[in-house]
Amino acid sequence: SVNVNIVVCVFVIAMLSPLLVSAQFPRVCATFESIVSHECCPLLGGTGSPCGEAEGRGSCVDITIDDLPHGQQYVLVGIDDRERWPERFFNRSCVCNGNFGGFDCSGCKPGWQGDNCLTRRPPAIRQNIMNMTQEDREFFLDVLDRSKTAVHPDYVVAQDHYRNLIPENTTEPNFVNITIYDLFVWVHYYSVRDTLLGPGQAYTAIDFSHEGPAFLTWHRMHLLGLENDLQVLSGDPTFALPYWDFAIGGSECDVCTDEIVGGQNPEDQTLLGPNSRFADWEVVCLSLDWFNDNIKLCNGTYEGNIDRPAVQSLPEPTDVANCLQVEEYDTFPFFSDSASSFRNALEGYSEPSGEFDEGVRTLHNLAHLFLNGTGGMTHASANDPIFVLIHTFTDAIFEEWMKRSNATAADYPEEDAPIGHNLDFNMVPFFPPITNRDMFIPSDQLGYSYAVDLPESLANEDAPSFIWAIVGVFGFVILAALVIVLVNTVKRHRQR
Ligand SMILES: [Cu+2]
Repeated sequence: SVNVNIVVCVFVIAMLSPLLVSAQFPRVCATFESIVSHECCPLLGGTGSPCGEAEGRGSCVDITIDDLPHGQQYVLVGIDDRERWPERFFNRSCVCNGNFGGFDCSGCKPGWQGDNCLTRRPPAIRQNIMNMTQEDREFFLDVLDRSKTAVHPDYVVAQDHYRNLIPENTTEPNFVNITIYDLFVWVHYYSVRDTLLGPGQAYTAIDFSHEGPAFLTWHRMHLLGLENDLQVLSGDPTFALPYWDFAIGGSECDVCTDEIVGGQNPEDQTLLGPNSRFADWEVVCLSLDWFNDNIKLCNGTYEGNIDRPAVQSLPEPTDVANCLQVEEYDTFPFFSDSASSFRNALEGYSEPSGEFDEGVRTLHNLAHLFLNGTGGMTHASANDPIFVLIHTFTDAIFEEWMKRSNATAADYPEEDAPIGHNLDFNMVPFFPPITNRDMFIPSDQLGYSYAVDLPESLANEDAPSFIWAIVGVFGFVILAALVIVLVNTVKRHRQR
């Protein structure tokens, strides 16, 4: 049985594709030589060719940067290290051939497996966490808990401003190791943080992942990165992140129990229940003002427990049905004041119907505000593990909208969206580069799907009555035929 175990082990490892893309940079490229040469094309294979070029896996190429104009929210030029991502750090990276993938082309693109990445991988099926077997749920929660302490196998993050990335008179860039879950938090923080301009001068009208069309594509990539990391960590290539249907109305959070994502601590209502495995989790990247004033980046230092004094009310099921009826993906100015925009309705800056109302907060935004603590502050929200479940559900609604509207890249704005949000902008801070276009495709092409039944939109319920009349007549004819067959069969049996 030892041999069988080894065979099973080898099989499982062969099925796991190394991380497709993560952020900020692969450890092998976080070196003085790589940073100075602006090139991240790791050597691969026996011959040691960059990006496995000798084996036909990929090649080292110039990174394509989106040059189309962006919206007027961000007016500085050449100041923020996230502009024209990732040019400030690297201008050459691997581009993999066929279905090969990963920062060095040693793995497969999402959804593919095998030595040559020619076999479709069974999709990871994301389920409602309330409908999972206790065993599956425990497996998910255990893996998630382990990811909080397991150092990320491949990626590191910068802990200082770009200017100070390589301190004077040294050849040691300022990168640090970070755990898998904390990387997930850091990536979110880095994409929303202010432009660092010195004490009291942060430029705040900048956000590469919210208040624009990239909101849904960016968070899709964010979740995919974590899901892939957890597949590798757990050794289960079909591992899927579950979702929380937060559109249940009222002010009762059904997943907020110590068995699931943590209940309330009876001694201190702001903290998680003492029996929750998340009660000891500490947050990172919380002190945005301190980072701004000291021109520093979050370095993963722990800053106290998760705060979740949930009090507000949750979105209603009809809100989901209503936002699914909005026809346009996004509308000018492709921002948080867009009207008749599906993205803005789902993000929650307009009525679910798409009608713009400045004060309103619904759907995704309302689910965050409901948490009222760590999960309610954009830059720190990913610290609360419920963030994962809120965003998988948001992504499930996005997926449903894509299906119902047969969406293509033509539905996504190519230019004039806020910085970071144009169709071909490389999403910050993922590496190797991946664009909003790359995520604006059906999820089964990315290796996952949802076991979800979202409410039909009112448009479908309002189908012309003559269609229902035809359906009714057909139904009656079929039913009558069945009855006749059944009666005849019974008669024949009796005659025997
Ligand atoms: Cu977010």
